[in-house]
Amino acid sequence: NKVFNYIVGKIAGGEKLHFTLIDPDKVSRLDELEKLMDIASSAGTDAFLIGGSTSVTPEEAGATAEVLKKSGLPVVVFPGNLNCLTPKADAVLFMVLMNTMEPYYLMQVQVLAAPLIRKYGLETIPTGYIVFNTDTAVGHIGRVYSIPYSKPELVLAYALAAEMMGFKLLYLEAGSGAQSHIPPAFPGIVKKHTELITMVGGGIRSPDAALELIRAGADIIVTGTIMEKDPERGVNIIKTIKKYRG
Ligand code: 1GP
Repeated sequence: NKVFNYIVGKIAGGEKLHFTLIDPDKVSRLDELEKLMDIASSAGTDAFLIGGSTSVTPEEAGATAEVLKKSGLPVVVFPGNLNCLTPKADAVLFMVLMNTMEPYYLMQVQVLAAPLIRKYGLETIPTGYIVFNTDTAVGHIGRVYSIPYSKPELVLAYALAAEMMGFKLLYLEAGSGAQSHIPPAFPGIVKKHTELITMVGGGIRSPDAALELIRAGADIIVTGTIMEKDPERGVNIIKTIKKYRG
């Protein structure tokens, strides 16, 4: 449980965490990847996630992990599907897409993945995954049925179910490249009523947005697109999160 203990240890020490998501399909040149890695790690990011909803090959995931490992930070697969799994990573978010209409994402893909993960020797972090925006790649591919933004009590019902099923982490996701991030009330209500580690991502484009979500109760903020499009802004987000003390 090396990666999980690293996360828990930092949170217990009063830190808020930032994870940098790399989609190997979008950052395909390894020299560019190395540059992004250096920028994010010098700014203080706490870990790297590797994932993508569409056409990531196992070779690309592996090559990406190999480069990211040079940072000395944990490298965690955030799998869109089996193709993202690689033995080169340290851990995998072992996820259930809780609000999908597609049985494959509820249990079948996990059954297919489990023996591979065992063979690869990857640490697993049991994660409930809720996607809020159907108008994104993950919303479409994952056949998500939306949860109204005006109903935090529904989010809490999912969070309680996640906790009762033994998940350790809850990932509240607007979808990569979403127009806007999720409402702060969502991590707020989860934090207030559960012990889950709350991770928030999708559409976070400014230090203020990150701060708002953290103040509400998010433990971990994930950004992907901003680091690819505007690294300077990405660095400001990371630094703001790492400076925060509640
Ligand atoms: C996607 O939440 C992450 O899973 C990151 O989203 O690319 O919009 O930062 P962005």
